[in-house]
Amino acid sequence: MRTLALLACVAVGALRAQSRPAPAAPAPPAGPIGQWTPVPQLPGMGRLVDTAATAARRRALLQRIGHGTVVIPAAHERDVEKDYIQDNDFRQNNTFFYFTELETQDAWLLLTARGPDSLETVLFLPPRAPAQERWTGLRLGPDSVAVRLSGIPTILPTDSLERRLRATRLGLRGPVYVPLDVTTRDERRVIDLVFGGQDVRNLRQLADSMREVKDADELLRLRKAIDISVAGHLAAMQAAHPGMYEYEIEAILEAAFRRNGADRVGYPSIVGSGPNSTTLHYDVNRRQTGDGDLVVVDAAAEWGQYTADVTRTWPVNGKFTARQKAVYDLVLATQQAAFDSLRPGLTMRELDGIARAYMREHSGKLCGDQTCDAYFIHGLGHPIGMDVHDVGVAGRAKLEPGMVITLEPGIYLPQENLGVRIEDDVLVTATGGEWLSAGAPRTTADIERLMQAGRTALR
Ligand SMILES: [Mn+2]
Repeated sequence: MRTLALLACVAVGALRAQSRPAPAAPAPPAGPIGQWTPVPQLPGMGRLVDTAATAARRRALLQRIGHGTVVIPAAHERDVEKDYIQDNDFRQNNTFFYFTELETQDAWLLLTARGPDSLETVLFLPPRAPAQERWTGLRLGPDSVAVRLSGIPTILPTDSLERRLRATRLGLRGPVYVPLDVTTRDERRVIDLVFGGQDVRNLRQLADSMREVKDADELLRLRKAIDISVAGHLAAMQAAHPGMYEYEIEAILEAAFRRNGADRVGYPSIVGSGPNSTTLHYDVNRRQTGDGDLVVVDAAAEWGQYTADVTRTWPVNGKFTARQKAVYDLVLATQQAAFDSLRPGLTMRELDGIARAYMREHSGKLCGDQTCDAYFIHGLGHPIGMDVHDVGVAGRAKLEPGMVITLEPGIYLPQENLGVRIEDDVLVTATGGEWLSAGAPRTTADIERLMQAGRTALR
């Protein structure tokens, strides 16, 4: 973990630069953590596609299916008059993104596998419509620019989709895989029309299982999302004081997310003070904090379609009471025990058992007549990725290097208005785990020091 003296005095936006070893060449000016170089030809200040990574994912899918056809529609723009649009009106469908990394609407991806070495990839994009782009901004069209940026050599206009699918049907060998749950009625209609009577299967299980172990590009995205989330937690801890409303803390957090390049929050921010610290998914964030309250902040940023998941619990006045510290320290030690036991081959369920047993054995009289694990009322953790509760890694599945999971024990004592949850994101490595979110302080001493430094700076 970084030293707190360092943490307290650097600007939040400079954190990432500070965490690197001293560079040989002059350091570039510190910018937002999530800064990227926009590609002007891509919609929405687009980020460069890692064409090698997406091609490798498509090849891996081919190897799994052997013979077959895969049809994946992209997401559509949301409608301000029909949907509740709270951040912006488009987020790509995760399955489509995984195989293309394109943030483009109304597209289709068609993959045809004919044995181990033959994969045909066709991307369908809506034709450009300059008059509409006055409203929507620039769109990616079926042209050479899209070929270059996507790394997909065959790109056709969407109006040729049905014809092409029918041709595919004629030469069909093997099943047709479609992500059944995410397609809209229109897409179902097209697929039913073309592939009616064929062996149509749900692609999700196959595609989701590929997302369990993260590749280098996914880890890069996750690390950015996590670093941005840590910056938000630091900002909130430094600015907090009794009397603040929960939404003011939320505003500080989310401002730091956005300031550091986050696309959006990964999930609704939870800022639960006092009694609300014991409500697991409290996200109304309307209560005024009071002196002596603990605050559970479960909030994280999304960057490049990947989201972090980080929780910190701290006293709004900057100083833990003896009672708060005792409960906190048991949660912290439980999290550490889980981390220390983490290794490939273990299942999530086994790790959960280890954490619970540790908490039980070290409870003493802390939680009254019952041991504290009776108040640890949720699971130890889950995978993160494009979904905050990411696909795969079910309880019985063995952990593998490259998986990224949360470790988030908690103790909730509603009768005392006292809830504690500590949640970190951890990369499973060959020998154990790597803390990814440890830039946000975890010990009571480190939290108090950071909050004290924040107060001093404000004076
Ligand atoms: Mn979580």
